[in-house]
Amino acid sequence: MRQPLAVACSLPLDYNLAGNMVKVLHTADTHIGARQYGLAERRADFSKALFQVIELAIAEEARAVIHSGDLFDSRNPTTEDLRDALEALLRLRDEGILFLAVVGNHEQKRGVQWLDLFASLGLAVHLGGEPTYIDNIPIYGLDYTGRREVEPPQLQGGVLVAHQMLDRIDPVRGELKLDNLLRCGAEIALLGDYHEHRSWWENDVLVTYPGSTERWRVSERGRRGCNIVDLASKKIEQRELVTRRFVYIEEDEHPLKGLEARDLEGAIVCVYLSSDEHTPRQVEEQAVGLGALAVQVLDRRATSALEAEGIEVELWVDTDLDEFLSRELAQLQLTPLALEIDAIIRDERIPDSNVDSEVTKALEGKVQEGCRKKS
Ligand SMILES: [Mn+2]
Repeated sequence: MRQPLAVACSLPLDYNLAGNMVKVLHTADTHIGARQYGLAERRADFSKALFQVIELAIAEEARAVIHSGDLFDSRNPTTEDLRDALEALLRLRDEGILFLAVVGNHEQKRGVQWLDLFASLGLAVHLGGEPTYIDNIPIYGLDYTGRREVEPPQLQGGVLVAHQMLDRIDPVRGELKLDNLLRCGAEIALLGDYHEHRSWWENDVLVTYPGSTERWRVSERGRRGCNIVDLASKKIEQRELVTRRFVYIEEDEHPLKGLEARDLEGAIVCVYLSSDEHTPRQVEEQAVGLGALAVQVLDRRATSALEAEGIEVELWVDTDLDEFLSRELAQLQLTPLALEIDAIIRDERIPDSNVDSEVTKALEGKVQEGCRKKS
């Protein structure tokens, strides 16, 4: 599972040295169109977070908004979602602020991307191998390229914008090796995909994830925000966003008393349920009765539930199910491709609706590899 990063930090910009600043706003993982819990209110929340980011860029007099992917939650956004995105992009254009972006895993389509459409309307720049310059600083982009190991492009300085998971953040599944990134020549890496904020310097390279702008899942407990970055000095500062309130009732709390003790009005309530004393339904009813917008009960009594369904695996409290399955699968002597497909299916960062295309991509990769070997 993901390790917390010990070196996370946020450092202030030095406005006394503002002479040659190249100030940009860096954001990612906006997930417009995410109808969390099937709620129209939550769909609106994700758009509101984007509007806040845009107003912040204007207030900060940023030269550009740099978006590191997952602007949309789905590759098929609704008309409302597109309207919200266009409204944001038009607002930026009217203020003379550039929108530079790459494509994330959630919104990636075969062929022409939404971002290409916005680019053809003059509202965005789809970053790629040819640099876009702000002053004399080159900015390169790398669209999401799948969950297989990815080689960053070789650059001579400048900024790399990408939507990938670093092995430093997720040692098991991170497909972009930090060592490779540090060696690729970029001086600043503006990343997306990881939904928590992280910023650090290593070998004089600034590496940062701004985090998602609304909580896309309940485990995203840190504050939501975006980055203000001076590309000239590599200084960075985080700006906090006002987002939907999430209330957490911890495992060691009495769930009903815990709910009563808190202001739940309009909040998303997340209850970790560890005992059989109360049913999930009792907890849900209590929370909704106290004004919660939505309730999610995370059942920590899972072990006994699995046994009850007669699944023939020996599970004990500390069993990591993923690790257990990996071990069992290893004994089946599957081909590397079959294991790769299994990894895609079990990767919780790949939404169910994208599993199909991820598997297709893996298969196409193998077919091409086969063709190359033959020729
Ligand atoms: Mn995302």
